[in-house]
Amino acid sequence: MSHSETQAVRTEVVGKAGLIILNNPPVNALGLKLREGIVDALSELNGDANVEAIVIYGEGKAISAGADITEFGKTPKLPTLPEVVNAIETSEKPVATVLHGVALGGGLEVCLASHARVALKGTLLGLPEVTLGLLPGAGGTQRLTRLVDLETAIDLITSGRKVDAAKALEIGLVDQIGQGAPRDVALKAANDIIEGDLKTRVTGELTAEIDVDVLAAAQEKYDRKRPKLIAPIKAVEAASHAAKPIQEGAKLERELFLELMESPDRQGLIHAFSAERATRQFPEAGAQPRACDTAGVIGGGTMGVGIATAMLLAGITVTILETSTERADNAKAAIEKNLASAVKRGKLSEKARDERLASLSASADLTDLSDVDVVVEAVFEDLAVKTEIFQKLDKICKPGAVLGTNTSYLDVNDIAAATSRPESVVGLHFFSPAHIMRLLEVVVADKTTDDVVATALAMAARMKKVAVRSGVCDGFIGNRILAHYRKVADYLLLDGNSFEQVDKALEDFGFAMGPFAVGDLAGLDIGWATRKRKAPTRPAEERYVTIADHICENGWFGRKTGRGYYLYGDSKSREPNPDVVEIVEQVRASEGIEPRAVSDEEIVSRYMTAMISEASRVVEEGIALRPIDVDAVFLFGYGFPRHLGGPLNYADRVGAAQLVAQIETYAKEDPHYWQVPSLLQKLADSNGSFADLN
Ligand code: TC6
Repeated sequence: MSHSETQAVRTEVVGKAGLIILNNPPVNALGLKLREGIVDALSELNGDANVEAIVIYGEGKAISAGADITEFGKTPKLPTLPEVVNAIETSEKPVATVLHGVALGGGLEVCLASHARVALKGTLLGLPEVTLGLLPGAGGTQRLTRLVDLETAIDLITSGRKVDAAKALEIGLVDQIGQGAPRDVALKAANDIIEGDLKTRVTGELTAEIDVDVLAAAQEKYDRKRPKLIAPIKAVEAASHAAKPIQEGAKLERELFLELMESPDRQGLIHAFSAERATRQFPEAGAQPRACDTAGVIGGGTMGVGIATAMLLAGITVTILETSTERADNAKAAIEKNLASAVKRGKLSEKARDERLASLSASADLTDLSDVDVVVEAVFEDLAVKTEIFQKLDKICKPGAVLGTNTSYLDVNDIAAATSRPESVVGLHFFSPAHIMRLLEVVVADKTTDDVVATALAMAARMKKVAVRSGVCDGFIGNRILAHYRKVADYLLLDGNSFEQVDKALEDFGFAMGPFAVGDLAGLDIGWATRKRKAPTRPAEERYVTIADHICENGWFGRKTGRGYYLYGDSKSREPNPDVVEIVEQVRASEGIEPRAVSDEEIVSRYMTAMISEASRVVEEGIALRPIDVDAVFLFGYGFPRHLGGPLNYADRVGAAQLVAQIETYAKEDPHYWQVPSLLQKLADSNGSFADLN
């Protein structure tokens, strides 16, 4: 046995088998060391007269999750990934790859260039580059189209969808399913190649059947999509070159890849990928979490039912609590329905559903929560009701139980003060539907201890949620910022734009739905109740738009009543509600406003500038730990367009100086609303960016 070692790649010769072992934790990302190591290892093993077959496998949890994302945007260092895959494909001795864990992006491209592929059961394979605003730039579009049928290849390349090993075998993406540890499978694969039991071939020498109709259909699909993302469109273009000789096609693919590397979409999408992970860095993250295996959820409304569903799906035993047995049973039935729909969508097996249901109970007796690890209170937003519940919980719950409140704006310190154990109280602000939306704001009150915060984090991780730490303020991170910028939409409407134009401009910009359509969907009564609550503290200088109140006075609360800003018939389409158009005109007339519509560009600019302003204050006050936490809140809780990276990532594209100039211009009309936040001013003065503060 010969042995040579580099940090990330080792070679080993066992009999006639030459092994290339990747060891770059946590996911064998193909950074410089791995790329150099693979090329060196291939040359070493090709030069070793004892070796008859070479097999690449990975240590740790995966063969490879692809190119090293942290290297993107920096000057590329040689060898590039296309050079690595080329070295594999042109190796004199046959090369096989053993796939385990995940084989994604560049990781899969390494496998595609190998002469045979053996996947362990359960391995997930995919080319998710488009989800990062890129395309497979190391021959992926050229080789996948040679191995599997064009329609399947285009689907995988343009959607970023993953397939498991069984499916990969069925479509021809891998040659065999292996069993055992990657190393054992690698040794067997080498032996099988030598014995002729595992066929090898050079993927680049196969021909791709290019059907122009399939390509045109894919192009058209992504042309029509909103927001229009360029990556899938360019990926189809790259695949269209697959009928050319591999070197030529790969060169054209690389040019398109490099073009995408420079695109703002790529920057925003990769920021979104990082945001999901960066938020895990809490100051309290190192503390030992308390147990969170059993939970009580108080309140069987939409929110409580969603939270209970999310917990059950995470394997937590749940008791759902309501004020009567009948209501408790109804809540239980609603949870069962959610699980049934998870089964229908293929997210849960029937067996798993039955297991989860066995861990669910419903009760109308608060003392049934005496032994649970965690309680989440999700009753309606009324401080008196919530404090009464927490007083009772304080008496009933076991010592050490974490007491969470799902309040969306009340002061968590006030709720904690109702108990004799404020250190165990934390805000757990879920977003509806709580079993689907990924965001969880973890609201840390003055006395919340580190282990309680760490428990919330651990629970979020179990539920696969993106937990973002927030300080206490009205609305926490998300709703506080929303309450501020949402007013801009009303000002634009009052001053002369139609609500359809405002919605359309923001939808064209990238939001799935404009603010008025969102209001109709969420229920206009919700905003109405908030405005009434805040009326006593509203500053006299604040412009107040009464249009929404007049709509609500008619009992028109949006979709649930069939009409709001829009009329909702049987179809999904929305028609402007002529009665609302009339209300708008009446309010403008009564306030003596001469309507003045602004351009779509200015609609977006005002809306985004207002969002960024309040987000900047939230960071400055320490409510959010970092700008990237604000971005995560909006990406995972408010449907912020992923390719724009989040409000403060987008702010850096616009530039602080430009934003300050915009605020100063708008402030001429309304100096109370448009004020330059001091952090933004500081960034403008120092030519700095929010990214510097992450
Ligand atoms: C590409 O390949 C382009 C090719 C063309 C080239 C010419 N790079 O998600 P987790 C880190 S584009 C660097 O928490 P999981 C991640 O940041 C790439 N780092 O774990 C985290 O670090 P932290 C195409 C990476 O088990 C840690 O690993 N590939 C990369 O829930 C653990 O990750 C993709 O798009 C990477 N490529 O999920 C795959 N991947 O601990 C992206 C992960 O410091 N990755 N890290 O926070 C994933 O989808 C998932 O990470 C996963 C593991 C499924 C691999």
